[in-house]
Amino acid sequence: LLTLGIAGHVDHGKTSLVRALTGIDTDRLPEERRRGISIELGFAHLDLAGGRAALVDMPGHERFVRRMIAGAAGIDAVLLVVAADEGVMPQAREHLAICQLLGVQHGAIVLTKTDLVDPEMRAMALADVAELVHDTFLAGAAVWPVSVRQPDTLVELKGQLSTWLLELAEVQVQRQAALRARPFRLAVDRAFSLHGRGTVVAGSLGAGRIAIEDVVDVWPGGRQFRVRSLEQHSAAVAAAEAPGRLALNLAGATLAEVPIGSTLALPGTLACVDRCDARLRLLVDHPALSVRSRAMLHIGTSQTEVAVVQLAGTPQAPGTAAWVQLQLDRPLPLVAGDRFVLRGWRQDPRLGQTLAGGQILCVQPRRHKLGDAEVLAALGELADGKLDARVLALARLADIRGVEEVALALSLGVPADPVQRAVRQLLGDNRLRRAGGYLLTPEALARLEGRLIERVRAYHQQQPQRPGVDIDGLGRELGDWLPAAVVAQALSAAGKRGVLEVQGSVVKLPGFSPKQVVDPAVAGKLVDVLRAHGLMAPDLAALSEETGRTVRDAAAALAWATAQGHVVRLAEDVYLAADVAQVAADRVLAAFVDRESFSTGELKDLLGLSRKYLIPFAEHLDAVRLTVRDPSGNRRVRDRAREAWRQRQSGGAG
Ligand SMILES: Nc1nc2c(ncn2[C@@H]2O[C@H](COP(=O)(O)OP(=O)(O)OP(=O)(O)O)[C@@H](O)[C@H]2O)c(=O)[nH]1
Ligand SMILES: [Mg+2]
Repeated sequence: LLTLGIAGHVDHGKTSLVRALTGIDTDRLPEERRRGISIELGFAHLDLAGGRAALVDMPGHERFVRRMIAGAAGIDAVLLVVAADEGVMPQAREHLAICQLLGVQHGAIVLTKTDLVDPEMRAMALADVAELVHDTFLAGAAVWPVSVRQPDTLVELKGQLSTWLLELAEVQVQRQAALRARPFRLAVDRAFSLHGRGTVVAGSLGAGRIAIEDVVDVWPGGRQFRVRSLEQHSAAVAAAEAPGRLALNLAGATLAEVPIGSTLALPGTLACVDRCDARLRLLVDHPALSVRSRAMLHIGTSQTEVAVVQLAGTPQAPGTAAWVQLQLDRPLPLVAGDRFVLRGWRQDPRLGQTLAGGQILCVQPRRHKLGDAEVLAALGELADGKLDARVLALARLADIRGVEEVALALSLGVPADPVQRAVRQLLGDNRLRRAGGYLLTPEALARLEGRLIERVRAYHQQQPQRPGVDIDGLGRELGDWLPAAVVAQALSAAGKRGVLEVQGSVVKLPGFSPKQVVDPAVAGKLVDVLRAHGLMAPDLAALSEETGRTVRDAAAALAWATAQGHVVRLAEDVYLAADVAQVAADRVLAAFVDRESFSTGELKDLLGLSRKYLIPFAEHLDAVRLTVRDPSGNRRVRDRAREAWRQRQSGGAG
């Protein structure tokens, strides 16, 4: 059961051909009939001796390319229609490019309207076609001439199609087996209400199998609905398998809940992402893409604007392929292996033109450093490698974060069983390590260990009195995206090798012991001595000598006393008892609060200090914002300090 797309330039006879082959008129909308052009996708089915095919009739007008892309998302092969009287026109070219970018591998050309041309024009059209398809998947494909006005040509075409469908069915067997092994997925390209039956949605069955009574998630959003009934080619079925067209009646869904562009999947098999890494091929006839550009992403039947980041860090030349990260403006349900098309976005002079396309390699990756050879190599493995190499590549891309083991199959777009076999192999070969539910390369684990050691060392320097870093905080400090299980694994490995020590909930370097905690009694003694000196405090060296302490101990005690508010620090090694400083500051305020300004000399007279002690204290008053010094060297009491002082005075009086 194959799905054939009917593509080609506007007015070249696609809908007429479908009608002539199947008897079904796919131009159903009044507007389509009035204007004589197709606007929406049209669906019909064709029964031939060689098999049954679903036909997707695509609109050819350049304004509706977006719908054509949605239709092309699910096709197995394409019939490219070219009218003999006009030859190859722009949308024939564009539709072919889109099919090529979406990975369509089979097709044929139908030369229509042959009744309108003489042999010479017909030969010209054929030459046109040959030029168009060389270097594409249609190179060497059959070209079938037909006219819907000449029944004998239609009979001949049906015969050719019948043989072709048989051949296709054979080559598709493997692909179909692969599609069926993947979880069910369907991109909605039609949605309508049927009176008395509720909402029906339809699309090309992209993968897997679905049956009546199954529950499906609808993405974006993830709301769940039960499948009430299924229909394939106008016949009710109990279950359906990829590929092919399928209509589903969803119990209790409104049209707004399952719009065109949404994706159906079995619960737990899909999620929306806003970032993916991809291999992108830029069409030949478009200018280079800069390192960061914007485009419209078409994937499945949905669209969103994206930022396109060139991971090599250099612009992408026309006609080449490159590794990119797509950053989506709106999260969409993407899976590795999905094909997509990029078109010019709204502010682009190439608005609406097909620029590029490619295949998703990995969903929700990190933001990579540009030009990182390791990242580019891993993406290469992911694109072309065997399954074990691809698993390893995902782990390399994830670096110290690791890849979640249960998400592997989903992010690779591969069934779970072979993935589990590959993982077992990689663990056995020591090419991967398991950490909780995550897999990391040994290199990443070593890197993480290094970062943890670095972090613990820095912590000891900042907090010498503390016994070590709290385990929970340690991982968070490296990044809250780092899974706790991964950190725990790295710590236990580091512990076994003796490069870190874990004691209870605390991590430290081996041999580290916390600095002695300051004894409050000792600190109290120092403060008493300072207080006795009043405003003429000795510096640290003199103080430690006077009290018989080492400079280090005295400094630690004073640092502690400062934090407690028992002393204030005037200069590098000079401290005052806090109450002494307070009394002196009050004296200064009382004396000068109403003065425009006062000189250093006046301050000296008030406090009776020599310059050695006076200047640091005056600067202390500035530093605590009681006073401010003007360029002439005079000071005045700050307005705020004056206010506060007056309030204290009146408070004291009242
Ligand atoms: N003489 C002649 N006219 C044809 C033939 N096939 C289609 N036409 C005419 O060409 C016009 C366009 O045909 P359609 O089938 O609507 O073309 P289309 O490719 O579906 O157009 P879009 O869907 O808008 O892209 C109609 O007027 C058809 O009658 C043919 O074989 N011979
Ligand atoms: Mg049409």
